[in-house]
Amino acid sequence: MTAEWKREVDRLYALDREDGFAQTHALGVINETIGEEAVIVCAAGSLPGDLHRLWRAGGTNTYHMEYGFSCMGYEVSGAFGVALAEPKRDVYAVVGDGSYLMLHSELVTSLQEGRKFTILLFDNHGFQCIHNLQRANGSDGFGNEFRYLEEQTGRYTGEALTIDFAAHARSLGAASYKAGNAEELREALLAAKTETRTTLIEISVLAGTNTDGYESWWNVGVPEISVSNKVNAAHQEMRNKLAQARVY
Ligand SMILES: Cc1ncc(C[n+]2csc(CCOP(=O)(O)OP(=O)(O)O)c2C)c(N)n1
Ligand SMILES: [Mg+2]
Repeated sequence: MTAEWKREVDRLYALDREDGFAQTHALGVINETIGEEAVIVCAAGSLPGDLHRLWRAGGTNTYHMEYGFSCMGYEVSGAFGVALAEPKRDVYAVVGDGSYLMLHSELVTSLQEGRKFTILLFDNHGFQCIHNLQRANGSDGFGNEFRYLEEQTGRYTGEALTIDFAAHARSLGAASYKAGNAEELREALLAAKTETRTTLIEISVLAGTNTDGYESWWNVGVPEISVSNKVNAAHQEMRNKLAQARVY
């Protein structure tokens, strides 16, 4: 079983996509590059599930996950807190673009305090785990992608917003880098290690390249009655899963 899972992690860490950078590949590069004593801090989005399944922790107290409420915005402020508590360690906030947009201001406090940490920002143009969750429960998806509103559809179906997160971090006084493939990410991680002030690496990843499946599911409220047959079917499916769930 363990050997089987190890093979699966190896596969996902090496996942090569012709159309862009896979999120699980980026996590593999990070795992192999930051060092065994480095601390990662994460909280919300598709990243906690991926890290829970894939992260190979080296030293003790190196995996800091906000599992309680999975509160978006914890990542940057939490990493700053770890940097204050563990001044000799390299500390990394692993954060989605959505969470970063919600709260990133402790980046400025870290510059003020002179306590460096590194922000690994995964840009996949939106709240992609919720987008996945909606579509897995009968919806066509709404409002979770960072796309422009289109007049013809009246929906957010336009081009993806291009947000320059590296420039944003620089404007606050941080150092920053961009990476769109494994080589660039490796180089940026090594360069970030030599920086003395808080640094952000903007990592462009393909939406939908997070881990998925393995019989796991979320108990979310799916409407009991809908004009959409897909929603009605999803409701029935949720009932079936709940009937099989173990009570504890
Ligand atoms: C404060 C807060 N609001 C809402 C949520 C529900 N929620 C969980 S993940 C998520 C989207 C996260 O988007 P992003 O950080 O870009 O991560 P991705 O899923 O794209 O990897 C939302 C809205 C939450 N966990 N915390
Ligand atoms: Mg995102």
